[in-house]
Amino acid sequence: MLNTISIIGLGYIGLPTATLFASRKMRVIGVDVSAYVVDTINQGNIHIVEPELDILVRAAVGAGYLRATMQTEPADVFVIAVPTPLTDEKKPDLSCIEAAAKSIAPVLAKGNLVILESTSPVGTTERLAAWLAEMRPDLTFPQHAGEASDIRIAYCPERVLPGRIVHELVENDRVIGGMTSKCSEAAVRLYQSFVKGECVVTAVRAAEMCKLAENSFRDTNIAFANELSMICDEQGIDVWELIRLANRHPRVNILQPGCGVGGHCIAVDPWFIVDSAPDSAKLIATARVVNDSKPEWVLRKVDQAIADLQKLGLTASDISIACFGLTFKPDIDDLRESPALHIVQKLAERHPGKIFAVEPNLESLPETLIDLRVRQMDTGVAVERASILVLLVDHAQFKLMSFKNNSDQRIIDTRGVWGKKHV
Ligand code: SAJ
Repeated sequence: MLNTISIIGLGYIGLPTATLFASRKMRVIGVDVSAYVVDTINQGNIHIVEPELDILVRAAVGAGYLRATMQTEPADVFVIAVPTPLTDEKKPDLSCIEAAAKSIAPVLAKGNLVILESTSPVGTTERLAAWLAEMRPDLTFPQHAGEASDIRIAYCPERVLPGRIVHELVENDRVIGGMTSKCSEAAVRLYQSFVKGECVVTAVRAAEMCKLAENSFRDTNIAFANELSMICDEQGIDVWELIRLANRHPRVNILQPGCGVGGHCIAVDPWFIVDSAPDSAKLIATARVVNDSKPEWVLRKVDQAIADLQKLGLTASDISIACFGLTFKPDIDDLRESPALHIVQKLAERHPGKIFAVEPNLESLPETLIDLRVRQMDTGVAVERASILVLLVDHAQFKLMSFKNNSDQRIIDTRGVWGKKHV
């Protein structure tokens, strides 16, 4: 029986996963390097914003099934859910996984199951197994002992959407890649405790690639939409109408252009493929470049709008710019890798004191914007006062608003929600 589960890394994936195991009355020990995170959870609170999670954490901690600590303790199962960021050279940084291996190794015991959940380049689970074997020569591992190994190891990526994590953790199918069949079987039994979706077994490297392929698929398709939006702009075609028309074809489903691709998954994971197959991953690499070029393109559109207004006789000091939306996608408060935030920062550097930001999902603006003298404003005031309106994120509030802009006002709608043409 796998009764005690240790989750290493209590972030966006680790904490909800820990909580769902705990909700099935398993003893869960959450481990995190941050004292703040550990204290917050032990008080029954959460340090991230995710619907439903606070109630589940409070219940799990209150009932004694979930406890957080900074010190790794013995357990039956170790689930590693730590970050795997990119270095400045766009190479995967596996140092958190290595640190997790170091923290698990001393407490590892015969019969333990180790699962890697972090998004990882192909081959990482085998590296994890090698690190553990090196640190614990007294135990046997699947890479040498096969099915007879003391320790079982598997890769089980998550595929949940921020904002719907609790629901999707339960409902989505899981891909599970054990280093041996017994490793896969043990992992499937574990996840079946709360996963209602199917747990599909494959090879460990295929499971790693599957996660990367999913996010690269989305990135590539968003790049297609973003490229179309720039082409249509040049040719005077309303890209939103064009996409609606094309999507009437039964086998066409073009995604939505925007001001860029943000978050810590879709804009990151394709680089793991590019890094490991630089000569073959041409389309995947180009998609990243196209999506990363979109914020600069939006900034050029703002420059054009300023030039237009100046032609009408306005001086630089007359011109103010209201930016709608800062988060990396609609209806959340998450600013990680947000192209909208990047755009507003650049505008504020270029036009100090002239930028308003409207972000209904944040109580206050991030420090970087305050330092750059960006002013937070209500929708109505911003629409009335600004000479240029830049819609960056399609928050529900922005979709619902109706306003009459004056003829001197310029609108740059990167999401097509205000029914304007071109962008
Ligand atoms: N975006 C567009 N146009 C679109 C769709 C999205 O520009 O048509 C942009 C969004 O505005 C945002 C970015 O893409 O900036 C990513 O948003 P998202 O909602 O598509 O995805 P994430 O990053 O929140 O979550 C993704 C999901 N992966 C896929 O949909 C393939 C999620 O299922 C993964 O679990 C998650 O990455 C992850 O953890 O890897």
